[in-house]
Amino acid sequence: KKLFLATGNKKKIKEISEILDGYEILSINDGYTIPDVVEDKDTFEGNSQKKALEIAKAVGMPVIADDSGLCVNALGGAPGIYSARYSGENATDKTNNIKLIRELKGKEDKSAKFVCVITLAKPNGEYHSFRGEVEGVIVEKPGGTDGFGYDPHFYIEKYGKTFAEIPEIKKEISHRAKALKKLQAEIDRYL
Ligand code: ITT
Repeated sequence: KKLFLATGNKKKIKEISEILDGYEILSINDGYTIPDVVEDKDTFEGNSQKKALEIAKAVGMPVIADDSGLCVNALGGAPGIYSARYSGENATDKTNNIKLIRELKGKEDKSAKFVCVITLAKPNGEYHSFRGEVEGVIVEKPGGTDGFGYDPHFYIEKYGKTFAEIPEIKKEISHRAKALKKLQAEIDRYL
């Protein structure tokens, strides 16, 4: 069964293909090109659905899209849906993390959560979305080299490690894993 993974982020492709089994996953890694979708909605659901629907029409097969981000309590939920571009137009993981640590300086509450909304969409316009969340704490000192984005600063108290230090556990408990497990439970009804 073919599913197209509608993301330009190769780290997401890796994580999603490792978690979702039983499907032949196609992506930009297989020579496909995808349109650049403008993420102008104000929720993870809105942007996830927009990406999934536009790309399903473009590639002509069922797709899944992931819209995700980090929500920090002391920052009023920021960077949230703006996580990828937190430090501006030419943002990188490095500049985003520098800004995150700067904004949190002096704040007592370091609690945060990752949110992921996965949308399954078909070229005929049908879609279904699934949300997953995981709670953690932002630590100033980065740990680990696996993962991507804010992982080196996202610390899980239960394991005493950051997500970048525990890729095998991240695969089981992450926001992305939780959303994908919900999708997996229902996908056969929708395809
Ligand atoms: P696509 O839109 O093409 O899927 P993107 O990287 O732009 O790729 P988003 O708009 O969903 O994706 O932005 C998500 C950002 O949130 C991502 O770039 C990271 O900075 C952060 N993020 C999401 N999931 C993460 C994770 O598992 N670990 C660390 N950071 C994560």
